[in-house]
Amino acid sequence: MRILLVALFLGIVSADADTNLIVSQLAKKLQCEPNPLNLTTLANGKKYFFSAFEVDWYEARRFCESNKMQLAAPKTVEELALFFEETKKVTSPEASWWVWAMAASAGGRESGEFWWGDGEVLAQNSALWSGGDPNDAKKGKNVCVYVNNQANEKLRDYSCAEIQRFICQLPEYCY
Ligand SMILES: [Ca+2]
Repeated sequence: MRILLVALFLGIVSADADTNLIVSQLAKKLQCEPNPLNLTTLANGKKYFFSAFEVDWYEARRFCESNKMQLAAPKTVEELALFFEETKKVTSPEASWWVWAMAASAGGRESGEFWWGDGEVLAQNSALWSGGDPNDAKKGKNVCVYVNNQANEKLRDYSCAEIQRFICQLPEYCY
């Protein structure tokens, strides 16, 4: 009898945990859309906002978050290619766009180490970097990552204080 009760209790607890998870996921998802921004769906099925104005990296991140989005994190060469195509449509060549990756000399990370906004490390030898980059991560200086809409360009790093356009993405839990 005692074993049965324990089994029953554990069953209820795990059902509750599952229910809580589903409810919290649903609540998050309900916040995804409608989104107040004019979003663009790219060929990867994800939705993005391409800014028509320029700000520094911190302001770009703040803007995305205040609109229930995140700065975009293009983690594959294929996604970068989609960004080039889209940014070329809305700006002249050589415009730069902030994305969701940065490096800093502080914050418990090694100086010059890069990471994405979700915490995943962006290796210095990643195939996502343009030739010659990253080259701006120096001690005491925050460095952020951007994409440029020139052909054959990939990720580049530069001072987070630079003023440029940016790309937001809908979070993964929205899909
Ligand atoms: Ca650089």
